[in-house]
Amino acid sequence: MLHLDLDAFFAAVEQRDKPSLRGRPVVVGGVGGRGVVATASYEARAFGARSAMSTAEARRRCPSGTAFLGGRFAAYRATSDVVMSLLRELSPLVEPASLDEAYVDLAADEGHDLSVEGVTEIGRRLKERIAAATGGVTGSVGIGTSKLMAKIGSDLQKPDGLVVVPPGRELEVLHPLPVTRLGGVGPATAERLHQIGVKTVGDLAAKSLPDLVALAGRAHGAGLFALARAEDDRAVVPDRGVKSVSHEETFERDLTDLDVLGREIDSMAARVAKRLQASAFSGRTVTLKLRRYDFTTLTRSQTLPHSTDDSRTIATTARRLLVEAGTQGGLRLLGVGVSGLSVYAQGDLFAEDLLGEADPAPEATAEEAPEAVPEVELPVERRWWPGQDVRHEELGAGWVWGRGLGRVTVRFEGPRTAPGPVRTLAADDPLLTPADPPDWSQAGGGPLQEDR
Ligand code: TTP
Ligand code: MG
Repeated sequence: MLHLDLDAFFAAVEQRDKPSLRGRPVVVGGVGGRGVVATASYEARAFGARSAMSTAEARRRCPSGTAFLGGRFAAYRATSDVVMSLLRELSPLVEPASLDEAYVDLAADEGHDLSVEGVTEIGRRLKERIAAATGGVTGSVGIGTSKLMAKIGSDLQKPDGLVVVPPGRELEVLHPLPVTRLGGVGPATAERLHQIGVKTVGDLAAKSLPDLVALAGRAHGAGLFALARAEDDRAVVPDRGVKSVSHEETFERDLTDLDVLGREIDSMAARVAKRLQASAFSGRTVTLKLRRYDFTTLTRSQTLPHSTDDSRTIATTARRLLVEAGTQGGLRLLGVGVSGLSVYAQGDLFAEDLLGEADPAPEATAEEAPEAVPEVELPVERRWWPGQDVRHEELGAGWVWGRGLGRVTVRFEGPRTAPGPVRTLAADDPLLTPADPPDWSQAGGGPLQEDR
């Protein structure tokens, strides 16, 4: 089993596409007042910036010169697709776990030498091919006898690591690690384990099955007991094939009361959100299904501007659809679903950057903490955000460095150029437009584009 996890993924894509940021601290996430860090480059981690920290806190920790950028999902997805297709050349059994992470069952392909030397070579070549095909994004690889050991291995030498856990050596590797490294040990379980003196996986392995069942419940306790012994026979499940997640209820009697139906929607939305989160999916289309007293069945859908896995967003949308559809005569069935799924749940994190609270302070740049100072009202599509890809008809392609007081600062460079110059333009410059992510794929290969 092989597990791959790309290093500082969003930040690595930013550094590839923005040569002036290579080797520098970069933080990707919500750049507005309530933004949260999605990831930080290893240079920024040295100052203490971390995923899920508030961006405000990351700004306090990082030195000036740190770039704070909103997310460019199209660029991350395109890079992820290239990596996943390299993995599919290794084996038909590839299970993406998120945009930057996947399991590969090497044994499912006849051609591989599965000796320790053989798989080490597979890992080494894979890492080379990924870096070449992505224009320099690196990944960490773990290889072992199970998903558990492969995942543990990929984390042991991050970044740019390669760890092969030879068969029979699993417990040697596993037991010194903190219990929190086992999937499924969240903060609550970890806290309870600490209270009974369990800090490492080795400590966990010393506990009896009944102890763990008493602590974590039957299924979870048995799961922990097995994992502590490196017992893991989970299979790689290729393409989960999930198109939508939904939940419906049939009522014992027809319901007409909007309050009662609203509460039903809330609870179904919560279940749907939980399943989305558990599978690292989010979706853009919320659907409400209803069956009336006379068995006519209809569905109503609304597509949101951003993917969501948030129960409140799903519930609010579904409640609105219910009001529009009406409850005349009574309803005997109600269903809430989310479709249009993508792998990583992220909507809210970056929504505020695109649709804006207030724009940041005058001359706020990718480097400086913005304060909320309203500026010239621009239509939504002209509200520039740090990191955004743009094109200027005369100056070429670049990305937004800063904005404020009716101006926007753009750095004109791309993945295949040297670090480029910065120019400040009017925010409503008619020659400046949002652009698609730049093409990195011929880096080092074909001729340089004139404007890149
Ligand atoms: P991770 O693999 O957890 O993190 P990473 O790739 O940035 O860093 P590393 O693996 O080297 O430790 O997540 C992959 C991407 O998913 C990450 O680049 C950004 C995104 N992400 C979020 O948006 N929010 C989060 O809380 C986390 C953990 C990740
Ligand atoms: Mg990663």
